[in-house]
Amino acid sequence: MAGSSTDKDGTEQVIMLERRGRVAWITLNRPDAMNSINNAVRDQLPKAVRDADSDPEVRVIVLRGAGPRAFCAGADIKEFSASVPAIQRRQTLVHDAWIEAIDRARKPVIAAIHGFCLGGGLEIAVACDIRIAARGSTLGFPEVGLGLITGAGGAPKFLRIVGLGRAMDMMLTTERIAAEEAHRIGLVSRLADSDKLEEEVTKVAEKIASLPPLSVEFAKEVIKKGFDSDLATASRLEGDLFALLLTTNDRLEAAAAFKEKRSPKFTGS
Ligand code: DAK
Repeated sequence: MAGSSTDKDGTEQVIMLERRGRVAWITLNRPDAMNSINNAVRDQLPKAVRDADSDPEVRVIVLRGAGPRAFCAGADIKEFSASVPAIQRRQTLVHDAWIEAIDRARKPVIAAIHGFCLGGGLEIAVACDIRIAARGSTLGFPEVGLGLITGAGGAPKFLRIVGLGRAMDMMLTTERIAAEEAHRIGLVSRLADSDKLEEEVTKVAEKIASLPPLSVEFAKEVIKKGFDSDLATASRLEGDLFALLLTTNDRLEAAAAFKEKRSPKFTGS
């Protein structure tokens, strides 16, 4: 991948969206700056995620970083030039909701992590539903050492994934961990050799894409809501979504295919 380009109105193109069959690949494309998050990324990433999520041909979204060195090395530190008055900071909060496009995606989002995955890059990764990391990658939250804390929902999501003790340890010490340790603590669910990352991610994405889309969507919804609400509320939602799935063609198709010993053809209806 060549790195970002500039379009005719002078805007730096830092996000690439490519559809391969039923999988949308979204690439952070600033390899010379370790795919760090500048204002152009904050502008363009949400649109790419929303476009992929609303594309009826797409079943799964993958986020990855361009170049050999990083998924994403966090916020672009070269943009951290002047201190920001609180009122100005407050006024930019809407702009800062850039990561919510990932939170809100109905389709599963997979982070394909290689190289450095730091700070805001790890915030992006923990906003995704599934994280797959290449051996040799390095993950961490350097924010506290820069006089900051995570600012895009990273801490609450991270502690839900790894637990309070691990979250405190990693965020307060700012120590980075290797992919193997990230796998051991459940921060990533799969590891791949670095030259096999794309293959492994494709395999997982294609597996999900082959399943009934509404079941996938509702399973994701109930798992996410299960984190944020009490057991009774989440169980009720699960029951309601289960009942809805009983009315779908894909459920009947799955049962018919089983009886007829053939592969099912799911339509998302
Ligand atoms: N920003 C800008 N450029 C970066 C960068 C970054 N985060 N990380 C790396 N680069 C650039 C380097 O400057 C260098 O560029 P040149 O000098 O070649 O032009 C190139 O990438 C290669 O980096 P290194 O030469 O440093 O390579 P090394 O292998 O020696 O080190 C490294 C790799 C990733 C360990 C190191 O570059 C590093 O420590 N990078 C910084 C990591 C970091 O601290 N990231 C920021 C975390 S704080 C906000 C919301 C969220 C956030 C902030 C604001 N708002 C709502 C406003 C989030 C904050 C963070 O993410």
